[in-house]
Amino acid sequence: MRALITGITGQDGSYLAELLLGKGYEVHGLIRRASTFNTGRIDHLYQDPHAEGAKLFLHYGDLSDGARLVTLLHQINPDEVYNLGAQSHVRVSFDEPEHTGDTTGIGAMRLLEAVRLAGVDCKYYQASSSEMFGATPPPQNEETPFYPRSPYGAAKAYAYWVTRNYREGYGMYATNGILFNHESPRRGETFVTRKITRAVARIKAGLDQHVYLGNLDAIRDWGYAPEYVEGMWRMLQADEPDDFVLATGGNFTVRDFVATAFEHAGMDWEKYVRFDERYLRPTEVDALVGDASKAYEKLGWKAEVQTDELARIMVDADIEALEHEGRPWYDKVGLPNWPVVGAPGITGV
Ligand code: NAP
Ligand code: F7E
Repeated sequence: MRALITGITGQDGSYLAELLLGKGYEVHGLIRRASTFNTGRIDHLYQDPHAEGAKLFLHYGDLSDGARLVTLLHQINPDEVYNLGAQSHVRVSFDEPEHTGDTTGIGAMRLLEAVRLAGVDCKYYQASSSEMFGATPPPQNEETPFYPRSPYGAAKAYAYWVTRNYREGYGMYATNGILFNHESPRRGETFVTRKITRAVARIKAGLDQHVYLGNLDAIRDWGYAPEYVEGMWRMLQADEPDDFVLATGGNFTVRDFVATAFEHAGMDWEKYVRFDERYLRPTEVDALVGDASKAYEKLGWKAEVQTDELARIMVDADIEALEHEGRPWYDKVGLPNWPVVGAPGITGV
């Protein structure tokens, strides 16, 4: 089996690449050219493409470049395509709405159209999001109406519908995974869970004194990312394309997550958490709590790790990372505390 993953350098892409390589797939990943290395999450999977038996291949490309996508689909001729690439930060989508619409929304259409134009007979997975439900109250499932509350949510709703349209219009095997928040030690540092667990580790180590957050009242259903990529794969093993929610069904406020994370490190969160309005959004999604019973019935998928355990996994990982790696390079050279993932990595791709 041969798979193409867009967004392979992201949290989910890295876990999915691991899963598929473990199953014996040949894995092709789309990566963006950047002036710095952006492959920190997949460096441990790197294989010299010249070596016999190499199974991981990376290709430069971008979801904004339709011609490149057609060329790659022709060249790779995959059995499965996972479209995980996106500008995935909700707050940033208010700052960059046009770019978010172009990559997160229209990018999905470009990839579907590339599959169609290249005449590739493959299964297509679209990384749809619970953000599409937005203001519709929980619990949310596959039948819940969408009411997006951000340019990101609106772009994902477009991508969802265009995926269904290619399924219905062209008979393509195109499936939407509607995933609720899922996190891990590889989560980007500016999403709230990782921002919190990283702050816990740094405050405990004496590197920071406080962490500034926005709305602590938002309710989310946070699961563990490695389990969710298993769900993505299961969706594409079904006989027919369909749409599936993946979620834990639990509900935690941001405040609950903060309290659990600080408590796990033996600290009282109220001494360290401060409010900064810059982290508020023009429109907030108050509550997302998923009902994943369809995925359980049809795919046998169920979330095992609940949010409190997830918080502890992430705190432990961030504490361990600081203990074993020492202070990150950007602390040592006195630069601002930018989010940086991993170390210099793959060359020659
Ligand atoms: P992530 O860590 O932010 O990764 C996003 C990936 O997309 C990165 O590899 C990024 O490349 C790539 N990308 C960004 N813009 C691109 C473009 N124009 N062309 C090609 N690639 C581009 O996101 P994630 O958490 O792994 O999520 C994976 C997907 O699931 C995303 O589509 C996200 O919107 C969706 N989703 C996530 C969640 C969640 O809770 N994690 C829930 C529902 C849906 P760089 O590394 O170069 O930036
Ligand atoms: O915010 C609140 C914030 O940015 C969660 C993406 O993966 O999941 C993610 O989107 C909540 C929001 O994730 C801060 O207002 C408070 O209510 O971690 P987040 P998100 O917006 O839920 C969905 C399903 C996706 O599809 C997205 O790709 O936390 N919050 N204070 C904060 N959020 C951030 N980032 N930073 C704060 O300081």
